[in-house]
Amino acid sequence: MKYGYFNDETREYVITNPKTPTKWINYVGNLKFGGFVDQTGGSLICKGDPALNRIVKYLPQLPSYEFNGETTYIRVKENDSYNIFSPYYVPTLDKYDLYECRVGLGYSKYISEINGIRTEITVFVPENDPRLIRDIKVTNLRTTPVELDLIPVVEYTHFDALKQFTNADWVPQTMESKLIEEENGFKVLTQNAFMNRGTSVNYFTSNHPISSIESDRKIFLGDNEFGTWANPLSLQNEELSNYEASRGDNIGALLHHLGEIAPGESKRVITQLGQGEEISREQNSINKYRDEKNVDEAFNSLAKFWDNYLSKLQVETPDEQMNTLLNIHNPRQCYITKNWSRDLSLYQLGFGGRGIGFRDSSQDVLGVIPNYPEDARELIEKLLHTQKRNGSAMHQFFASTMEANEGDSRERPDRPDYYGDDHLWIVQSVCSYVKETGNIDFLNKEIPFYEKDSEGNPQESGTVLEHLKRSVHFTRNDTGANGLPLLGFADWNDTINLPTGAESFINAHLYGKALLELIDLLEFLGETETVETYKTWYAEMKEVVNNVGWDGEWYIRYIDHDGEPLGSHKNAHGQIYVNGQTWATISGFATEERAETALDSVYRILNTKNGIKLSYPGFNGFDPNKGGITTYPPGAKENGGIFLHTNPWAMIAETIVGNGDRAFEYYKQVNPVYKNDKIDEYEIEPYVYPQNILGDEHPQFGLGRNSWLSGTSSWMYQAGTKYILGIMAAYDGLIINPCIPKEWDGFKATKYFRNATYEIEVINSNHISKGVKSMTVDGEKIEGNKAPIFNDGKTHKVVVVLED
Ligand code: IFM
Repeated sequence: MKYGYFNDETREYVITNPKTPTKWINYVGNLKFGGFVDQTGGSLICKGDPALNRIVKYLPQLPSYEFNGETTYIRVKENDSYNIFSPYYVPTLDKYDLYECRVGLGYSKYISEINGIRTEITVFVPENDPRLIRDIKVTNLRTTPVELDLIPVVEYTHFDALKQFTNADWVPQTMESKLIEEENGFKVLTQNAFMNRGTSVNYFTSNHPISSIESDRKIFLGDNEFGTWANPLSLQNEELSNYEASRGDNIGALLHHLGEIAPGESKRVITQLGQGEEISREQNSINKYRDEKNVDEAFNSLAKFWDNYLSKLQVETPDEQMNTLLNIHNPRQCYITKNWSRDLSLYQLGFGGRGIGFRDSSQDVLGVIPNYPEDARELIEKLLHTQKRNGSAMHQFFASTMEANEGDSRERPDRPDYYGDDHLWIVQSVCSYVKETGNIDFLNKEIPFYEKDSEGNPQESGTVLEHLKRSVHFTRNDTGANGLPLLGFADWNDTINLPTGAESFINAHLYGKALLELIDLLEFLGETETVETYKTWYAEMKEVVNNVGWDGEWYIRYIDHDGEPLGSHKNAHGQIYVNGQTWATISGFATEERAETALDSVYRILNTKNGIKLSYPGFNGFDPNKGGITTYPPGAKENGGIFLHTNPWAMIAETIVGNGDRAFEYYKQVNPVYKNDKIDEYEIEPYVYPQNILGDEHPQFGLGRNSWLSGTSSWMYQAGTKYILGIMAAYDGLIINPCIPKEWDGFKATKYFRNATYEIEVINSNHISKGVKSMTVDGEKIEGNKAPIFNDGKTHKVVVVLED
């Protein structure tokens, strides 16, 4: 069954059936103010911190038919009672003549037709005046005039989101609502927690006279709440009660009489849900967004942001689904993931203080750098602020306070309190930013290390370049019995927490990759002595990896504290791990022959039609000596599930060894656009990548979960653009080095790079995967495959011919 379709012209995914197999969401605004809206109009909105400043009560675990945070009712008087329905399907669940939820870039638009009434609602957050706008247009499709009432409703949560579950007396006792009457019938309904008076207030208002309001859920639903969201009993009354709740479950319901609407006539009402310190200070901006022109302008400016963001790279390949993804949905997901880290989704609810992960965000920025490098740099700087003087990094931090902590290792005092990989990722992030922008000065910027003195001042600062050097120095000095980097509490795989002393191969590969990046950078900067040192370190680690890591057909993944391998044919569970193979190629540590053998083993043992499994066979029973991985059944998440984040690394590795057909086979099999046709198995949104899909050891093989906020997005974008299409920024030019399926005749791409536009055409009439035979730039043949930096604001034509 299909639930919608892609519309590339409008850059939307159009949901045509609200009964999607799981909730399908879209993001509006950002961490400063925003959240997500689902396919039936529900919303989860917060300001600044999803855990500590939550505004709307949205409980993802409730069944989809339940009211979830926000809705709008429309009512029409028929005989002696009101016929009540909702343009969002939930919570009234009526039968619609038309239902669409258009998932757009930074907005969702809901269109429905029912009872001869067409409603179009655009929901978004203006860029610079944070508030949730619902721009509602109601049209009478009937042949006779109709009199309508419109009642938008929001349900609030306590600002400390977890508290609503932990104390059901204290929380309601602290909530209060007030009504502010203005001229011309305009009203603002405010709501706050008593203790926050004077520091924060939520408000709900509109640009149309409000005839009455309700702020108490019990009164709104009626009959001691045996009235339901599907049929709130108070909506049978001419007016709402105008009760200003001084405790209880606070809601905001605004009753608008729209009056008579002639056949074909439309009426427009714009609501605003926002938060300020004091309502008096919000009045000007509230008035601003009562004006339709300003709302239109804010919406257009949002569209311009996305035009600009997406214009940095557009591709035209023979694979339309790849084009849809690379031109619209994948870069959008990269930006959303960069903004929200893992702080708020249907799956990560901002509770428990996860904050922003050092490892996660260091990878997320890689997906944003080509399109919005300065925004990525801001996050890179924050990350560097949480790096320690010894070069390792704090595992996670909170953007609002910049307070950092050591993550889950805090729960295991018997294990190391650092992660062996975190600090190594940031080397790739910084180098990628400098290659994209040419901003060498950034390397000289002084940034404090995390440690503070007793007065809270940083104990030491270092240049960005110094931070990067300390990253590799830390790992150089943090090796175990075999000379491999220690695991720490965990490496990329959070769920394998071996006793102290265990060594990790992915840490070795990340170290190797970081050294390669630094060698490249320092050669460009002319620091020859350090280059030589790093080359020696690289060669030494390469030797260790190959001496102790080769298992015959693949590389092992860990060496435990007692010298036993994990990820070896000797193990009963977890015999082979994908990362051990792909990263051996990406780091350049694997010899050509071993790289190919290891990647063939991945294809043979780990690949499935729904993606590559993380490992095989899955553990089958809890083992505290292995850690979190054994808490899942075989085939789920890190325990042999298709942990999608790792799949693009396999694509990248295949392009490195020149296997464009296999790289693309991997790309295609996880492209969510294709999932649109088998969504009943996959269940989640087909317009974004998820974190995981259940593997073939699990009875629900193919089921996706944890969509939107995943490192998959950044790496899939890189695999698609930098490695398969081969368009990669370098310090001194733009490299074009595709590795594509042999059957392709070629492709085209337009890439903005260092203040110039490169119109790229790749010709593959010889039908090979990899190998640039010739390159012309503006008609002139150049040596090699690197287009020069123009920095002239003009467009340049680059033609690349592939041949063995
Ligand atoms: O690498 C981690 C990530 O940091 C958080 N989610 C799970 C991944 C794999 O364990």
